Amino acid sequence: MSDKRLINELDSSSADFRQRLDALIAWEPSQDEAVERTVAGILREVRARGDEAVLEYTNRFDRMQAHSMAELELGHEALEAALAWLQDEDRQALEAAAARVRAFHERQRGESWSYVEADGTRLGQRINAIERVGLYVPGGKAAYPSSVLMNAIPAKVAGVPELVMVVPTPDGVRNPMVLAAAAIAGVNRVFTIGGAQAVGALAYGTASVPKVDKIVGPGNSYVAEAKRRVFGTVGIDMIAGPSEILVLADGSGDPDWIAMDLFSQAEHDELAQSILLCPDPVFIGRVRDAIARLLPQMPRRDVIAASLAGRGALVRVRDMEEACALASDIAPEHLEIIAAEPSRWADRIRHAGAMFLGPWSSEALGDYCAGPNHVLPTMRTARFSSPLGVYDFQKRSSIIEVSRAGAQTLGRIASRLAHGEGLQAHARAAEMRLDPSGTEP
Ligand code: HSO
Ligand code: ZN
Repeated sequence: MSDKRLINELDSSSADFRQRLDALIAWEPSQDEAVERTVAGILREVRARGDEAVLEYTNRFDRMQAHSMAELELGHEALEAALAWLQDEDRQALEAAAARVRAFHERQRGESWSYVEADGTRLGQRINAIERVGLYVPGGKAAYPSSVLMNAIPAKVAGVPELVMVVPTPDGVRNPMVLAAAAIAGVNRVFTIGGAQAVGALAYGTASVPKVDKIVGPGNSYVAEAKRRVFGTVGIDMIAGPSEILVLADGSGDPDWIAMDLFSQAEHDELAQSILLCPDPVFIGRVRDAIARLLPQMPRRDVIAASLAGRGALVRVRDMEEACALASDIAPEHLEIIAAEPSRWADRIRHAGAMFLGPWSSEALGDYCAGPNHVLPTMRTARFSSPLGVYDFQKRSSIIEVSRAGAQTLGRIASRLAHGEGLQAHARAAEMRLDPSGTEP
């Protein structure tokens, strides 16, 4: 018997269960001082020298030979060329996914509202889209066209007028699928720059790159650190950790399907996390067998194996009630419920980025084309945050329109509170609007 286990195995009835589970799900986003220093230096240069610095870093890090920033912007023709280059089936798949993602997100659009009180005072909330958004898209193997759709479409649905994408093209190699996705999603401008220098260019603005109000999109540790540092100057989305999937199974599903769904997140990253919670030990054994049988067929088996052996787990639980409590506590990015009555169990779960109910709802479908966003809270942050959506690209302004009568009622309250706070100007401003006769008109 080989002692090289494929995946960790836990039992909720054992004394050290909670300790082992906590160790598995613990995740500290790495803070690397060398990365922090490098990024701080790059941002300082970009802020001080603008285009010149961006051009230098891009030529150096991405082995480009651009003489001006103009050479690093892709025009309309480049995007059209990328679309034309696609095979028909690929283009149709991208367009079908985009249409479904758009339809889902259109339902998220927030509407302005207001109401009028009895004395004529009108109060309300106005929704406006963010004016300029920067979308970071990684280069190389982590460049997912699906992520371009998932980030860009909600922004356009929100009504963002100017969406600026940056994507590094090391050695000048462009990813046509990524550019085609950008064209389909309605991205307005594309610069072939990346890394901390691209984040800096978007955050501070240069002569060529417009300063944006918010930066979204995934990136490596340099990009994540740059986003963290420019936060405050601009808004940012979340800083995502490795992908996670938690499958809650009552033993009624197909073990092969479950094994493959666990693989699908494991194949993203050695540090990705795939967990099965199930009360039925016989079924757990069948999933274990399916993993062992299917893994050797997978082109990315090395990544999957490392992920499963490191942070993956098959967990035997007492019953489905306990499974739900554990799942909600873990707050996974993706939760699959493969059980006879999935919505009955889903109702008991408060925390999860996205819930996939029933045997047909493979997480892979959600990653590409079901419609909901695949940018989801990881590292248990689903306890307090939500999927990326239209609301991340909209902001609210309050509207206050006080009537003359309203100023009498509000003025007395405000004056009293202002005196209590020792703020005379506040009190006077309220009192000056009070009717001298003391009667409300
Ligand atoms: N599962 C990833 C998204 C993705 N999957 C992109 C395939 N392509 C987010 O956790
Ligand atoms: Zn995925």
